[in-house]
Amino acid sequence: MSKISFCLEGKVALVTGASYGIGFAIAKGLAGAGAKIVFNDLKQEFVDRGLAAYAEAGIDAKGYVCDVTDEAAVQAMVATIEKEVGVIDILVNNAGIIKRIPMIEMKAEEFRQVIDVDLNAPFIVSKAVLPSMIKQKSGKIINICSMMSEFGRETVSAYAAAKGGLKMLTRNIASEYGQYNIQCNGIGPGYIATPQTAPLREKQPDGSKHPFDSFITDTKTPAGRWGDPEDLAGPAVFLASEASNFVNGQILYVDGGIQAYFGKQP
Ligand code: NAP
Ligand code: GCO
Repeated sequence: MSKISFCLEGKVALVTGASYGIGFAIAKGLAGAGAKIVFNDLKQEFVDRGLAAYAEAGIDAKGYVCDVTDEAAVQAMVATIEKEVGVIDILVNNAGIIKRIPMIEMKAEEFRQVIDVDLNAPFIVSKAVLPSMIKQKSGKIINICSMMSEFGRETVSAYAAAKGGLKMLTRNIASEYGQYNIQCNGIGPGYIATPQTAPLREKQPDGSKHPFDSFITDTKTPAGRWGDPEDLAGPAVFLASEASNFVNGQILYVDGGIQAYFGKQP
């Protein structure tokens, strides 16, 4: 049997919204396996902060200012990356937002903004990188999904609709472009400690844990803790490498066991 390879030497990986948080941790993991990292963020100051963080981690990354919802800007960024760095072999659609608003109070415009970043943008960025992947007959697309690709909960209607849609976009890209040796899979993180989830972990005025924090660690997650962004690096390396060449259209849930668990007994 030939040796299994997780090596990403010579590969170019674009991770969207990767100045910090989950995107940054995934990019660091891909770089550790040998990939050249390119990333984008909305503003130059975030790109600069990201570049400093990559440099501190000993990673020679390239950063671009680009709003992933802007198709013309994404097409221009991908063309620039192809010219300056090379064809994108690995795309991680990571950039995302959430709005926690009860549905009957949510404005249609707010709902659309979430769908735009969390669902339309992965379509836009994937569409931009696919032609070169098709030409070279290889490519990996990893969509960052969510527990909300499977579950609903109070206040996250737009996010759940987008992440559920992203799961199906993942399966459709796999179905449509698998013939070109392109694999598109998702990672479904559980509850991960990043700025996005900081409001759910805020200490109460009396210094006690936020009730949602206790809910996650004490009743929902068999691992008994929040995930660390680094917990997602290994799964991302697997899905970016040739070790997963016959894995297509799957969502790998990295959730400390949430999806398997009925919840703590009272
Ligand atoms: P985060 O800390 O809020 O980081 C999100 C990143 O996306 C930021 O760098 C943000 O840029 C960028 N971004 C947002 N809108 C963008 C746009 N239009 N164009 C370009 N970049 C944009 O979030 P995170 O927790 O690391 O989450 C990363 C991904 O994982 C998201 O898709 C999220 O839904 C998903 N996820 C998170 C969790 C969790 O528990 N944290 C669990 C499951 C899935 P700025 O810095 O400019 O705002
Ligand atoms: C929320 C959270 C979640 C997580 C994550 C779970 O308010 O419920 O923000 O949606 O961020 O996506 O997998």
